[in-house]
Amino acid sequence: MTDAMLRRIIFAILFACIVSPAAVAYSSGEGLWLDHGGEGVVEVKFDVRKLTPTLTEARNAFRSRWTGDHWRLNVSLKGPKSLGRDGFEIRNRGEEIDLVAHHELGVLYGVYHLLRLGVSGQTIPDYLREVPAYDLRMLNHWDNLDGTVERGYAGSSLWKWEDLPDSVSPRYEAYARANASVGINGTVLNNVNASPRILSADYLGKVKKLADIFRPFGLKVYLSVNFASPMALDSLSTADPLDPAVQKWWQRKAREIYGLIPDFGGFLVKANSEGQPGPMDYGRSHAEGANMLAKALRPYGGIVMWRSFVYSPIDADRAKQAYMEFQPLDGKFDSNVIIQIKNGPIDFQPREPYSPLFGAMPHTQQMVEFQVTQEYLGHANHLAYLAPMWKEFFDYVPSTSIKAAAGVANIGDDPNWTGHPLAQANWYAFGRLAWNPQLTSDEILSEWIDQSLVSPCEGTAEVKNTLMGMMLKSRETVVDYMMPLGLHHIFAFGHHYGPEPWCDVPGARPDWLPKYYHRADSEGLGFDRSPSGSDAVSQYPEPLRSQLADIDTCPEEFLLWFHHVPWDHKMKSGRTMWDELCHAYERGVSQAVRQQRAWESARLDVDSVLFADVERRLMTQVRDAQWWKDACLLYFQQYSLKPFPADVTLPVHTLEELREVNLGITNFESPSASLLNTKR
Ligand code: GCW
Repeated sequence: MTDAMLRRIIFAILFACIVSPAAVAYSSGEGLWLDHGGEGVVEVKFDVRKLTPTLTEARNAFRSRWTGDHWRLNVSLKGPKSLGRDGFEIRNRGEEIDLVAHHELGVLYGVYHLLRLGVSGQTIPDYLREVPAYDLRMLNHWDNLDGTVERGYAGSSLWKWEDLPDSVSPRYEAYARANASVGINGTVLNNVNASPRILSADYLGKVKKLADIFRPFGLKVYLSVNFASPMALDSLSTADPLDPAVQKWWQRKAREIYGLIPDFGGFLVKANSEGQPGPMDYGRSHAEGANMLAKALRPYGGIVMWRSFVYSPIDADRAKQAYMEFQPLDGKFDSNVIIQIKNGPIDFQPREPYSPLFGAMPHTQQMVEFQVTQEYLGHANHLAYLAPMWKEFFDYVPSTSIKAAAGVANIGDDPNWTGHPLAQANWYAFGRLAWNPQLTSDEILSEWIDQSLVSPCEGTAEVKNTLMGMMLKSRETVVDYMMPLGLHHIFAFGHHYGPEPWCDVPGARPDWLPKYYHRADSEGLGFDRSPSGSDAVSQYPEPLRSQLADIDTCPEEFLLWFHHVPWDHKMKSGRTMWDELCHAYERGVSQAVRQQRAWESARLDVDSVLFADVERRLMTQVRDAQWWKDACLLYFQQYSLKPFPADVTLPVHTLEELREVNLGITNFESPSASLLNTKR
């Protein structure tokens, strides 16, 4: 590009931004999507005598951030009951806006809704009404009490347990505000692999402090609990849920918690899974365990979220196990128990079919658990905008059939909160979808970009479009270079970052190893879950069951999930399965390269520190995509014994080289970037 061209572009951008009042320079990510300020001249009038902390927050937020040209907001709490606790109505009356709610939280959510519209320069409609799809919109932190975060890639835990309750980080309030601004109203503070210590008097004092800070923002605190807490904390000889002493212990604990935190939300439990204790240790069912806790919480209005992430070997196919263990318990859970189910039947893979447990327990409350942190999608190094993945879930599971949504948080104490600056969009998108699953991935992304990346003004429309295109495709790109056509779980052992389709770990559970999942042999590739295989398809309702069961009607994105497919199988494109696989990996790598070009086009429009940060991560992503492609294709080629199609570029690595290095990740900032040369 010549200097003259560059000058013209800079001039065009500056001009467009100067004439647009909405133009704002965003920071490198510290301020999340709330970085924009208004002129502070707007008036906010309430029909109440005294402002509560929540209403004060709403007023201050509107005053300091409103960018529109209305000069007054009239707030009323006299809205109809049908708006519930969180809903609101907005009327645009020319120079004034009326915001009506039934509860103060509705006012807060209404203000943030208006601010969102204001920043993106959208016209406020004459009338709008919003009521969230779910009452519970939760983040799950997998934060340990020692400050580490399981599957966290954005630094250490935000919670500084050592310093609490005496010293309080300003980020606690910023965190609560960010959640409120996207409608998230619950947070489970600690890892589901829970330390019993979280229920000690000492820690409950710290939890109370956080709950007090979060309260004005409508953010309720929940805790993950260890089922054996009575034994660990008070030396009871058992944690058997039918033992009266155990029941009493939990009742006393509940009383203690609610004495400190009257609006405490409840417990999240991982029981009898991956070494965690649970009722089955005593021959009791999940229902008996969950109900015992539910009874302790019930007098105070608390709930139990009981996870269905279990895979004890009652069937050789891991994908069937949660259903087999939970479905027979339908109708046996108390009314304040919700079964929390991962979106897919295995474990947060880049693409999974939905878990067949959804819809299979009509007499039991269910909620979905999504993973916002990118355990299986390149950690904080790879760009993957996840709304399209979650929307895919809702394509199969009607949003009305579940009660709530939880997202495993991608938040840490990094200055930009999420490690990859663009991963903030996933925190944002989770909140927005939990409020309204009907929103499209584009709508949500557009809002997020306007509020956090590129301030909307005429000169930036093109850049915004480029970034939208890049981010909307990004999850599919990861699927393409990692696990296309329904492949799954071929990650390196333990850290789940790089590829290791050849992995053998003596003594490891077979269903933690890639070969269990890909089943490559001279015949073909993929896991046969059709009626002639594990018959996992039988857990799905008709007509989907038959569609999945037939290799010719199974959607191709799930083909290798449900079928062991011959290398020569004809795909819809006319190619063989082997050729199609090669093309998918190739496409993934090319798209990762294209992402770099797209990002380059935003150089002048986004914060320079943020730009450089993303630029580096995209570079790592390209390197890793190539690594994935070479590792998987060279490894599978040993079984297919077929050449690479002429229009697919040849691998740049050798299989020996790839096997030597376990592509893992240390801290992204470290000089060694993400390559770990670990020989087994
Ligand atoms: O995805 C797996 C993770 C574990 C996690 C577990 C779970 C918290 O690898 O780190 O443990 O799922 O969801 O319980």
